[in-house]
Amino acid sequence: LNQKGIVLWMTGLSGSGKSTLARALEFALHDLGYNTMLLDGDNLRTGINSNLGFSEEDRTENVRRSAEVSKLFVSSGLITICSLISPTEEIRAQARDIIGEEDFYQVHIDAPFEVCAERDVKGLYKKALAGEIKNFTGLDSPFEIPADPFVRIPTHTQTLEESLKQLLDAVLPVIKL
Ligand code: GGZ
Repeated sequence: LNQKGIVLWMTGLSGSGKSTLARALEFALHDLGYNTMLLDGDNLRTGINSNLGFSEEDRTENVRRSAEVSKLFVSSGLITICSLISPTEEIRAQARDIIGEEDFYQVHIDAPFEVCAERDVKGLYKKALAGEIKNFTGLDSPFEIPADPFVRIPTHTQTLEESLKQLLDAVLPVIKL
């Protein structure tokens, strides 16, 4: 493979645009001839992580398993895009330690809570604000803004196309061999 496998670890609130941008990035990388793997928290939670909820303990286990799987894909050279809320510095440090610092690239999908709640793509914010969902990230469960991500993408102030370009400009120099 003519590429360096890394993990792009996408962190951000529900509705911040992680999945959308992750899919757009995957298409763009395919067009350029790169081999990728996409892991999405929402999808993993229907399969290998289906026994986990949203307590801090379960989120930690969710991220641990996802990081272990990511590590397997990276070891076979894939550009692995892993999209999970991964809400705390501790949880993200765990992922980094599992994957290895040299292969771990943190991408913060940065839309404020108010913007995500306004978008409310899946209607979860409405339910959470009405008290129907407990431990909701940004409401009664923490989200710590990553202090020093590889790249920070403000999806509320730019178009998807602009966000994709920002991400590609950061990533291509790293994965090109
Ligand atoms: C946050 C929740 C919750 C609660 C369900 N808090 O935007 P979505 O809907 O499609 O993706 C979110 C997904 C979050 O799963 P992750 O595995 O990424 O989270 S973590 O890394 O913290 O383990 C959201 C939905 O699950 N969802 N309940 N209480 N998001």
